[in-house]
Amino acid sequence: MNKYQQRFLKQLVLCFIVLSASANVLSKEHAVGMSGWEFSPANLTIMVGDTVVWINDDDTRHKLSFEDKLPGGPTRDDAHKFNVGDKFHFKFTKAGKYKYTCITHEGQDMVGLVIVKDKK
Ligand SMILES: [Cu+2]
Repeated sequence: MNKYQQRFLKQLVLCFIVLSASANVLSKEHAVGMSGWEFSPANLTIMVGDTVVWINDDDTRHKLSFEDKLPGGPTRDDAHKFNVGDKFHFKFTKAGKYKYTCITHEGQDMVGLVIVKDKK
């Protein structure tokens, strides 16, 4: 192998590392905003192993609870409380449909859904 071939190979490997690293970041974290008493996006489809980050970008507090069984997730009795600007990360490890609500504003229809799909 001459030095040009070596250089090319090095760049190819580097390119591959950068690409796979950025693909990982893009596919694994999904942001959900809460501005205006609405989850945005309210419906989200992700893959098993992905993380959802709720961000309270509103000017009021919110309180998140899952309605369906979700091991380790916030529940009605143990809701996750958001002050203005707070973030909450949750990693979904099991496929399914998970409804959630803001307990404080469910009367205003502040609800959301995360659909988690198995990797093929
Ligand atoms: Cu709320």
